[in-house]
Amino acid sequence: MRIIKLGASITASNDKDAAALRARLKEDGTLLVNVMSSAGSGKTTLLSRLITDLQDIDIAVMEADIESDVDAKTIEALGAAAIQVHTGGMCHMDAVMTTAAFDAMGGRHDLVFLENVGNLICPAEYDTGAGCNLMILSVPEGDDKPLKYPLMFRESDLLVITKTDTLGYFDFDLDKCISRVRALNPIIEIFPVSAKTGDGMAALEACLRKKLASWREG
Ligand SMILES: Nc1nc2c(ncn2[C@@H]2O[C@H](COP(=O)(O)OP(=O)(O)O)[C@@H](O)[C@H]2O)c(=O)[nH]1
Ligand SMILES: [Mg+2]
Repeated sequence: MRIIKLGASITASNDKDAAALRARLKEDGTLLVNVMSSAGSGKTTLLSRLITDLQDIDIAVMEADIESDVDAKTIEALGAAAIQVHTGGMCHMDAVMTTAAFDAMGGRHDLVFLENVGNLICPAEYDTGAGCNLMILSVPEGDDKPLKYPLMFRESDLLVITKTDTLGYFDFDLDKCISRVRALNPIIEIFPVSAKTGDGMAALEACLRKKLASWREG
């Protein structure tokens, strides 16, 4: 397993670097999806399910963490290309770090997921150069998170509400959560799923296929 260490870049130039990476990816027809959520919400589990289900799409994953290589090993075991990024203590990925990780991974892929550092705050503040921001909120975290961490909900194109198999055990009001999210971001697409049982995954997968096709057309 290859591990690269990256430090943060100057934030003032981040938007320019993000636009440059996005233009490169567009040229190559590669859709980069920035996956953001708190630690333990189910990012790696969701990505594993997507890799297993979307066999006809070449998927690669950049795993960003402060330490360890467990997530990249999990992804590689499924047969997808993966690289582990160590962020040098940083709680988010920026565009320069994402570009360096993408270049270090190499190869030609259809869909590249960036599993951002587990954190509901900082990752939302940095444009990584992705063509799509996907946020995950899991049922055990509670339906009040849109109220507490509004920026990430505003910045995301897709919201996956995961671990719906646990709805019976938590006081999580799905309708209330969705209306709180819609008040922040009326155009966000929302997918309640269980990555464990597969419930709801088909709609999310159809959406990702559509996003990839329109990324390549537009
Ligand atoms: N019940 C249930 N557990 C899940 C689901 N998705 C992930 N988990 C569990 O949540 C924990 C954290 O998942 P992981 O994918 O490592 O989260 P990450 O830190 O966001 O990458 C693990 O114990 C997973 O098995 C789900 O849909 N349902
Ligand atoms: Mg993970």
